[in-house]
Amino acid sequence: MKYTAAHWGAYEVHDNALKPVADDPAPSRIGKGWLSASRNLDSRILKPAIRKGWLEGDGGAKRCDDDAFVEVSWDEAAARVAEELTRISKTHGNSAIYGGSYGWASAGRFHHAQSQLKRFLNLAGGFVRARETYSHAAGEVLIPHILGMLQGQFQDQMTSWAHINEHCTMLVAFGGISGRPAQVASSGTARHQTEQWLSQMKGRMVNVSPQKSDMPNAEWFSIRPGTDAALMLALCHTLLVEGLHDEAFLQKYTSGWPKLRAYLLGETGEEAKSADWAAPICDVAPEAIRQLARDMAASRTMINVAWGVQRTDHGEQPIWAGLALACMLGQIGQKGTGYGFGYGCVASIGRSTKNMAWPSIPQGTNPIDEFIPVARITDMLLHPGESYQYDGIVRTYPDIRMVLWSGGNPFHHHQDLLRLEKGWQKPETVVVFEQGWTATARRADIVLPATTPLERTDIMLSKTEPSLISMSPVHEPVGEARDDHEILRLIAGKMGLEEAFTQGRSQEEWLRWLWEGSRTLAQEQGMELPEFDQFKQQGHVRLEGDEETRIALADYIADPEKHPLGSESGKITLFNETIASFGLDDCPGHPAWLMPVESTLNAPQGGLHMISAQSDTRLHSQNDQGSESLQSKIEGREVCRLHPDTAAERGIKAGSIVRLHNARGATFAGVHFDPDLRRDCIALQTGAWFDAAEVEGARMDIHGNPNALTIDKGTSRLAQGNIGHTAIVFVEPWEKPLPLLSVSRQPEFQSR
Ligand SMILES: Nc1nc2c(c(=O)[nH]1)N[C@H]1C(S)=C(S)[C@@H](COP(=O)(O)OP(=O)(O)OC[C@H]3O[C@@H](n4cnc5c(=O)[nH]c(N)nc54)[C@H](O)[C@@H]3O)O[C@H]1N2
Ligand SMILES: Nc1nc2c(c(=O)[nH]1)N[C@H]1C(S)=C(S)[C@@H](COP(=O)(O)OP(=O)(O)OC[C@H]3O[C@@H](n4cnc5c(=O)[nH]c(N)nc54)[C@H](O)[C@@H]3O)O[C@H]1N2
Ligand SMILES: [Mo]
Repeated sequence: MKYTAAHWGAYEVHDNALKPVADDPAPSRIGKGWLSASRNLDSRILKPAIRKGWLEGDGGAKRCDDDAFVEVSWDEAAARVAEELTRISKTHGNSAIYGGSYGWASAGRFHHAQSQLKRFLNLAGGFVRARETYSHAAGEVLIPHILGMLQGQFQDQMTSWAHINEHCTMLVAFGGISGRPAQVASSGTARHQTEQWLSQMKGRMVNVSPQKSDMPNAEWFSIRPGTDAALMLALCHTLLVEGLHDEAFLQKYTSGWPKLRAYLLGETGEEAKSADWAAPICDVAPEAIRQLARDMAASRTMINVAWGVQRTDHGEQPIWAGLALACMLGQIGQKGTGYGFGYGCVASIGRSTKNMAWPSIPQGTNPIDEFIPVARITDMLLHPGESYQYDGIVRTYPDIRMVLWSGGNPFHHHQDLLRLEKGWQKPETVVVFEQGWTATARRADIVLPATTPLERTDIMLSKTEPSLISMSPVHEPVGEARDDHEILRLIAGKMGLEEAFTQGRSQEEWLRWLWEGSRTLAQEQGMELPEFDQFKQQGHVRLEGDEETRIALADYIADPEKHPLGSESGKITLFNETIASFGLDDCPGHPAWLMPVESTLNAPQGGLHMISAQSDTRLHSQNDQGSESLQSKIEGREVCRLHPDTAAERGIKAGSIVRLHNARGATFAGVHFDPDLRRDCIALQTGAWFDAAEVEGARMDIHGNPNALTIDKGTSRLAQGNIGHTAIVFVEPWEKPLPLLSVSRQPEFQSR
């Protein structure tokens, strides 16, 4: 049997069809559109291409204008990239080259697009990189301060679902937990278990979210988006004034409690953070808040904060306030209770398996020590030389002359895409390695067509995943598409770097090298893996003996003297002196309620809060041009969801088309009704390929991409994470003809 794998599942390859592996309890919806997306000749890039305006020396002016492309040979494309790299590096130095290249790329250990690109760029003199992720940047910067460890280290030790199922009697999930985001795991997964774990819950489940569907079969606290920190603080306040908090835990395991206590009680000059105070902010009844606090204190409670909750303005606060709440309950370090950050956000979190640090392609070292927080890309492009604050430091944006992107789609993932278009015109040269004619590829000067995993041989190795998959090609590469490694090898060759890049290994030899490293790693942990040839023949190998359950912070709780945390006090910091010393009004020294930049609390009449959550049918923008995503659209547009009353007030019918708009931009979407969505919200999932056009004199997206409307601002000057979930939009019926989509066809090609 032959196999292949993706972030969303592992598959048996049958005569041109993919079948999820037999022991996957809940195969993903995303996989249904994979093969058709990979074979979609209207959207795949078939040949290397160079933008006409760039060839004519337009300096980037027409980069975002649907410019025509000239198809070229691989040799010419590679030579042009090599020339540009050399020229820019010589004239401006490598800190003028942005290779941050954020994105999910594809599963497969060898053909990992970013690793390949970064390995090459490091050999070519280095590049400006990106720090943190779009997923949970607020957590990545905050958690080292408050818990004294990396966010990833905390994630790796999060309490196993097995313990939660057994011991937790109340699971309170801010942002919910569901099978929708748990369809994927970075590097791949063969089993989707989150829905099973949820169904095995013996205790109560409480979903605190603007959408009921964020946690099926749970009690629903319909919270106003962006106000979780206020609710959490009010829960803390209730515990405190009713004497339900665990003072001994707070004394022993936390620092700064007296300062947080004073803030909660209103002794610092602000109003006390009581349930009555929070109720109008969160739109949750005060008695319901008090009862929730009492129930949490009387139960064996696990608190989860979904990553989405912190992709909001001041997203640091719900992470910190949620942790403070868990400290007040005093159940951290026990089986099945305490605090989690991201249960259900990906398939792998809370699995009862070892975290295996599988080998990967060595990236080398970057001689350039420049970076930006990942979501500050437009600011960097628009404002070279300007300063900004990040994690207590004043930094300066570099002056970027060349951008290389592989395995990510900034014209899907970044906020306020019309603003990104302005910044994107600035560099002299943009090179994009892509499978499809995404908005990013259409806005490149040199476009290099990459293969999909269905066209190549690879290995799936994923951290907590006992299934190891030898990936076989399913179909021939379309057009002239090549593997990223081959493309880079060609470019490296033009720069005299081929030998250094390949280390003299063929692809097959790299795969063997990766597998040998994996066997050694398994052996060190007392497990056996077969020889490479046998692995290839079997296609699917299961690690035996990798079972392991965990309790978050167990060592620290067992002996805080012997296992202090790496934080400033060695304890969980409820007031953090370091953060306080930064003097930031958008991220003070303790968890706080701060008014978001946009909210239904202060929106103009008719404004709705837009929730741009992860898509059910795609991984971000991947497979948008596959069958499963395409058939979910209305008149080719992404579907948004509205409460029927909200729609009726605006004369909007189910199945119709609407125009969503605000000062930043506009987009079209089809309409579904959802009685289980808050009336003051509109839900538009991410990932419809951005497709900008002039409509009635204004540039707008015409396909349903929420990032035409979102705000390009950092969570705070601490973390500078994105705030994709914070945006007010207006919606109205659209009855005029719809402009033709361009993302569903090839761009215009011209001869030189
Ligand atoms: N409004 C809003 N915006 C958001 C979010 C949100 O919740 N709301 N979520 C954010 C989050 S959490 C994230 S992680 C980002 C995700 O943003 P991205 O990770 O950038 O999104 P993807 O669509 O996965 O982009 C991957 C791109 O790489 C290409 N690709 C795949 N495999 C390969 C390969 O092997 N080689 C090459 N060369 N290319 C390949 C795909 O075709 C695709 O275009 O979006 C963020 N944006
Ligand atoms: N199918 C699928 N799964 C995915 C992905 C995908 O593209 N497709 N992407 C993956 C990636 S990269 C990531 S980072 C994870 C992200 O995983 P999550 O962050 O969990 O995903 P989201 O869907 O963005 O957000 C979860 C929910 O938070 C709710 N929410 C939004 N704002 C607020 C708020 O202010 N308060 C509260 N209480 N709730 C709020 C929304 O209703 C939303 O449904 O998902 C991963 N899983
Ligand atoms: Mo993410």
